Amino acid sequence: MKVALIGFPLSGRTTLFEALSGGHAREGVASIPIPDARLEQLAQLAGAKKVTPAALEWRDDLPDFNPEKPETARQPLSVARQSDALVCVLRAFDSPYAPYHAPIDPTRDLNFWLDEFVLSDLQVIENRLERLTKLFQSHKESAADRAEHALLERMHRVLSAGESLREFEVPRELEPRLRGFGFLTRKPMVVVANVGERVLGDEARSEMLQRLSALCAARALPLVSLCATFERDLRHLPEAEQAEFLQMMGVAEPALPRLVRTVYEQLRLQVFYTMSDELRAWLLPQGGTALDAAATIHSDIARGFIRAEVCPADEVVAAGGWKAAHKANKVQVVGKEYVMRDGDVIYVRFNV
Ligand SMILES: Nc1nc2c(ncn2[C@@H]2O[C@H](COP(=O)(O)OP(=O)(O)O)[C@@H](O)[C@H]2O)c(=O)[nH]1
Ligand SMILES: [Mg+2]
Repeated sequence: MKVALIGFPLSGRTTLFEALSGGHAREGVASIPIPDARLEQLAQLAGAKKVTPAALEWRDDLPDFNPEKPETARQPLSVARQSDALVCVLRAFDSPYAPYHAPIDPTRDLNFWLDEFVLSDLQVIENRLERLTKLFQSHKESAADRAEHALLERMHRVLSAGESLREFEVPRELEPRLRGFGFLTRKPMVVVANVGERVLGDEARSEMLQRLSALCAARALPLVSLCATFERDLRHLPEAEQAEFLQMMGVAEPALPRLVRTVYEQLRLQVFYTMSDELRAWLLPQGGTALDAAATIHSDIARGFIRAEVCPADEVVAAGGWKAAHKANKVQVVGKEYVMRDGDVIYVRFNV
């Protein structure tokens, strides 16, 4: 699962990325674990030689563009299409060097991106409709081509009204046809207000942030305010000094775990665990089955699936381990169709 950082030059994307990755990531790609209290509890039980959290792949590798020539925004947008979620970073900090941001106005900047996403999706749809129309003229189309055409026309109408496709319902059978388009306005998105050090801990009093917050609420976009340089500096401090630094700045807790968590929630995923020598957390779309979980672990395990044993992680922790959960009759035997619950531990019996 890929998360792309998008924003104007000098909005603080790379600073945020460094804060997230600890500055060790090469080429703007870093695997960032999802904070997971259950995994820590499972790890306390004896036995796991290695613990692997579930992670999302964060990317700060979109080509930059020149805000004085908005048409150059097409390049970052076409790369952003390949991601699963967007984090839109808005400059809300003031500093003397702000060539593209004078005056500082994150609400204006967010509106710029929202408009660009709509225009860009419209362009993709228009190109595709044109190609489908040509196909119809040669009478070589299938029923599915017709259905796609009708669907794209409906989507076009929504976008033309300036709305996103986030709430647009797509019939399941047409979903595979849309995948390649990577519609930007259908992607889960989180807005980041990169505020200055002076505003930290006092966001509620900032009129600028209140306006941004109102726009985000109207568009049902989650908003996280943070100060990227502060988060980066915090991360580089020894753990013992972090609490003091937070207190000094009037900040209750670091913002990054909240940001990572918010992105994860927008992706509508769930976590499941496997416990062997390695304790590992995996991601699965909500509604995924035991067979889907098996396929996530390994295609061979899915192919040879016989049955699975499942138990909620909390019960495993309460019992004191997987074997103990068995003894306490907490482990359930299920088939391929079983719908996984968030936090299930699974053991798949398979035969290849
Ligand atoms: N004061 C302040 N400066 C910041 C903050 N975030 C980024 N900057 C500065 O803004 C400049 C551009 O940041 P950068 O992360 O490279 O932006 P990018 O172009 O979006 O990747 C750098 O000089 C950063 O140190 C912030 O939260 N507060
Ligand atoms: Mg950068």
